[in-house]
Amino acid sequence: MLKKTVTAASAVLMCAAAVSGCGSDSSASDGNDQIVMGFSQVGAESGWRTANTESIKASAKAAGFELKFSDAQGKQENQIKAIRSFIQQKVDVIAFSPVVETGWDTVLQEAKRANIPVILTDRAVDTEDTSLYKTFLGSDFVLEGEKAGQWLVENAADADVDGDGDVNVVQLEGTTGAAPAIDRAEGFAEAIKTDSKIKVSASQTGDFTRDGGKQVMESFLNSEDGIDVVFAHNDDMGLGAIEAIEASGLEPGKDIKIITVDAVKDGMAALAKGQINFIVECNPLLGDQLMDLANKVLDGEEVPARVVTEETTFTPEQAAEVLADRKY
Ligand code: GZL
Ligand code: ZN
Repeated sequence: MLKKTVTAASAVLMCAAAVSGCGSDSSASDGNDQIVMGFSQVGAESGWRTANTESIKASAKAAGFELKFSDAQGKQENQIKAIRSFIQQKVDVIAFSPVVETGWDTVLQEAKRANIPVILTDRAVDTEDTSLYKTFLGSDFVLEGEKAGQWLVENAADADVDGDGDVNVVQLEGTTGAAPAIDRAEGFAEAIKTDSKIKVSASQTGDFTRDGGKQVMESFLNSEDGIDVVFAHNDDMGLGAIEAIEASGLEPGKDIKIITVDAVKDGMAALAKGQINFIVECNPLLGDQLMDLANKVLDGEEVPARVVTEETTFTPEQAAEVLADRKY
């Protein structure tokens, strides 16, 4: 980061002029001009998260950034600690994927007071004060839920596996309070409203992990009669559900239809085999866009408040076609 040896007064003027691009006179970059980014990651709960972390690290390297990376093991207090540490180290820019939507205002106000711009990636925060971050780069999770629901509406006849006239859905929710869990459930519920035969009879969090999905699916298989469909908020929970369904003597994808979100390699392999019936893609490769946004913010350029990532959907046939060259 170009170091400015200016008096305090003109520093204030320059910051005011640059509005957003005023990184602190970062001592974190030990005297060279390299941009220092502090990144707080949710954890390592899923294949998607692993791919997202790899993308952030590779893109930071390619952009010549020094990356201070922290894994919060799924705990908000660890993310708050990491952000405070980045502030102490006077990094040039902070980016993070908030594990849950609420509880960020205090620490983001501290970053703002320290003149360190913040970029949200992957997941959103729920705050009144949108001046606390420069932009939010990530998927439209409500749309992802809608795409899953629309597929089910279009395939309702086939999805009523037990032929009782109802399409009985059980839902494996993502992490409680996380934007993708809240929004995917909302989008799905909205889309299936158009067909009164489709009902979500049980819904519980599997915390985005394979084991969580397996355990919750085992309990659903014990407690629910006539399950026709599983809607899992990510591939990992869907893969856990497959294990539970097979252990109960049923055939996943046939005796119980499965819809998931992400389209990571393991999910796409199960889709190609017909164990999963439909996957809504959620693109984890946010690294290049994040570094580009960080450069723009630090150069004082205006950036859009919201950058929505490109992504699609896959059927088993489509998965079989692309599986070999999937990057993640
Ligand atoms: C979505 C991301 C979610 C993925 C899960 O952008 O936050 O978290 O869908 C991951 O696989 O755990
Ligand atoms: Zn049925």
